[in-house]
Amino acid sequence: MANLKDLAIQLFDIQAVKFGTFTLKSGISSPVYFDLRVIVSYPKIMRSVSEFMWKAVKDAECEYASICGVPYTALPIATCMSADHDIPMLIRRKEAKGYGTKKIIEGHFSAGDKCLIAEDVVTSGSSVLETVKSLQDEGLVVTDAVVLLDREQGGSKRLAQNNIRLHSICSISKLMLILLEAGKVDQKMVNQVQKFITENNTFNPEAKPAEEVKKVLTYVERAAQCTHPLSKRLFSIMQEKRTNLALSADVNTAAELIQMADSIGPYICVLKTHIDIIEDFSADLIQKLSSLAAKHNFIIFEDRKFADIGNTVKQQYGGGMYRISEWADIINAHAVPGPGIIQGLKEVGATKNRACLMLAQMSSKGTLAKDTYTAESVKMAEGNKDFVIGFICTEKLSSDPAMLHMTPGVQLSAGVDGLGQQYLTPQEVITNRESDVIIVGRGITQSANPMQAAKEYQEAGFLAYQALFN
Ligand code: S5P
Repeated sequence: MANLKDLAIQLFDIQAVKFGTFTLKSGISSPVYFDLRVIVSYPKIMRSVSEFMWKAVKDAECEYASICGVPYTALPIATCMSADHDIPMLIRRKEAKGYGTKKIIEGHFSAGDKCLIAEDVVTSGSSVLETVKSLQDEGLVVTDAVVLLDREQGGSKRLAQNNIRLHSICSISKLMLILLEAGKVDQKMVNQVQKFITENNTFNPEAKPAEEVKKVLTYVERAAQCTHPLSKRLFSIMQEKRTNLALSADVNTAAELIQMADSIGPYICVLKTHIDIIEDFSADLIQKLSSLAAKHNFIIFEDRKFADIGNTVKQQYGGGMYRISEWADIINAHAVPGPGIIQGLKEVGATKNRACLMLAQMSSKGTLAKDTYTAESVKMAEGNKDFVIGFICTEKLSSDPAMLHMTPGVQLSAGVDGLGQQYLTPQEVITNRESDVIIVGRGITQSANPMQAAKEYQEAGFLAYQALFN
């Protein structure tokens, strides 16, 4: 392996490092330019670069299960590190494929795995952070990034702000000294580059970590991003009726259900049922419920919480006395049986344009739906976006704007019931947990004036949504 001095000179000789006047992506004019893409034409230099990078992370004793190069220049570098040192690699697509699995990260991994980032040049750190974000969205953890050249313009601090350590092989100052000693540049150029670096520091100590600066999208913008007709319709209803309230109509007779649906219909976007607690179920109830859904423009969600193997849920969903798939726009499913449950439900529901929510978290005390289980449920949902349109959860779990987050366990004041239910307020759910829909049951159904209560929940939920834009 070449020493650093040899490598720096080689990079200069193959014009991976150039001096002159260059306009950078940001529009700023720079006296120095790195074009590491050319190293693919020089396999020995490529190997040397990847060896330096591998050694740096080894010396720093970084822990990681896989490596991911920032596309595109660092892809071959990461490939060399992976192949030479038997480190599994992941590839981040710049755009998700428009067909097949629509995956943005290719390769095998489990949620919670640590992934090392490899990059050719770091300036502000934003390209590294983009890749980090895509990995984090899939449940991966990133703590370290390794880079060949650090332009010393604030990238390492920006990454540190996001809890990522940057390991660089060569800083721009060091590179300039090597090239000066080797007679490749003169002192004037060294001074010019130094001046440029000092004057073009991108680091803002006040900047919020990257995950906090994402833009909040309106319901209209989110509807536009949905490919499933039901999520598109739901976001449109939320905007049109100015409500993110779902009523959990947990009553025991058909008459009560119909009465609730008709009186509270104007205030809700979703009516959630537990059809198996109705004592006098009949086809007539379904017919009335469906016409009320049309009259008040809400979506029907049967909270059946399917939890069996694909073949069984198929029959539970499509058959039996309730024939759920014939009238419920949305159903939900536990992830515990594995993806077969989605396949089974999809076989019945997809042709009817029905959709499913994954129970990724629960509101009840001591729930086992947490940590890895939640991360795996999210992955399962995201792999089936043609049928799964979101989650039952207690916080935002996916950055995909088309994915709906619906949160049960909501009352106007936080608290518990006697059987493990835990309540959050509408504001906590929408503002801090960044969920989309509040699901309210007894807070409305057991209030002295359910219609008035529904109105209060509607207002509280929608005000919290509007406040996201202030
Ligand atoms: O984790 C959950 C998931 C659901 S769907 N916790 C829940 O409470 N639910 C449902 O939401 C539950 O089955 C009930 O229908 C409703 C909450 O009712 P509440 O009266 O406690 O508001």
